[in-house]
Amino acid sequence: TVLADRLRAAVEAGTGFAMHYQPVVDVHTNRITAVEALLRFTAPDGTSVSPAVFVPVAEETGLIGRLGAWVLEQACTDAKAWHDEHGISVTVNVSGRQLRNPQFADEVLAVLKRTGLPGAALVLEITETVLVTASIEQTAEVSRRLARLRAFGIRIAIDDFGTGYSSLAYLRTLPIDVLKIDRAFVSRIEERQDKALFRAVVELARSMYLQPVAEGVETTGQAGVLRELDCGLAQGFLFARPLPAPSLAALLSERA
Ligand code: G
Ligand code: G
Ligand code: MN
Ligand code: NA
Repeated sequence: TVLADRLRAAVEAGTGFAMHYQPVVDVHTNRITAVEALLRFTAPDGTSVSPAVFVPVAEETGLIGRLGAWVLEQACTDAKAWHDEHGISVTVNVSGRQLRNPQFADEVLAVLKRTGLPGAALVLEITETVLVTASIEQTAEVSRRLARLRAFGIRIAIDDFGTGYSSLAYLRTLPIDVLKIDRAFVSRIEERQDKALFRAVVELARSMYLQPVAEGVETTGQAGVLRELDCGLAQGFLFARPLPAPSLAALLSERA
């Protein structure tokens, strides 16, 4: 397809891609504790393409291997300075295909070594496609790979928690540290039923020693409920949009 050809050309030329970073905020203090790295692609004609569109294409075509390696290197390089100055961590999205690569753990550890970012400052964020598209053997292998990375202090987050039919299965199949609760649960959190669901998810997380993070927080009302339910960490347009590295650095200097 046209998009696949454009992506391949861009990966080969090393142009068109950029990382943006969205703050993860402590809802009690408003301090920035982490950032999520989000990939952006601008096609040669100047149109920007959503990762929701191009990441699946990069996975299907196998380009995600090289692209994912670039994302990790860039995110850890940027985050190294922010970690040194402000103590924040960086969360990097990884696709199922990356995780099924036997070299994945070695590549991640090599990036930490090159950039000097400590393992404890890196979170890998994975979605349910990791399990849905994998065989039992592949899943066991992914589990072992993640466990190896965790031994270096790297944390594992489940993205979009609560939306996939196999979400609960993750909790006993994969070694994880962080639950990112999907914005679908956050958007109506001020209504009784959604609030009850959200509270149950936060309690579930806590009982399993997982850190809950609310995604897609857009209003002060929602943030108030998060404080009340003691879901301490949140991310969303209320706090900040995903920003290019220089803007994020400026924001950190102002208020981290
Ligand atoms: O940032 P935005 O809302 O446009 O992201 C859309 C989707 O693309 C989200 O599900 C996000 O997790 C995913 N995504 C963003 N950046 C990356 C990346 O670097 N790697 C992978 N695998 N997915 C990403
Ligand atoms: O699937 P994942 O959670 O990784 O998706 C991250 C995407 O969510 C980013 O592309 C980002 O632009 C988007 N996002 C971040 N905060 C908000 C928000 O408050 N509201 C909405 N609608 N989208 C958000
Ligand atoms: Mn994500
Ligand atoms: Na997310």
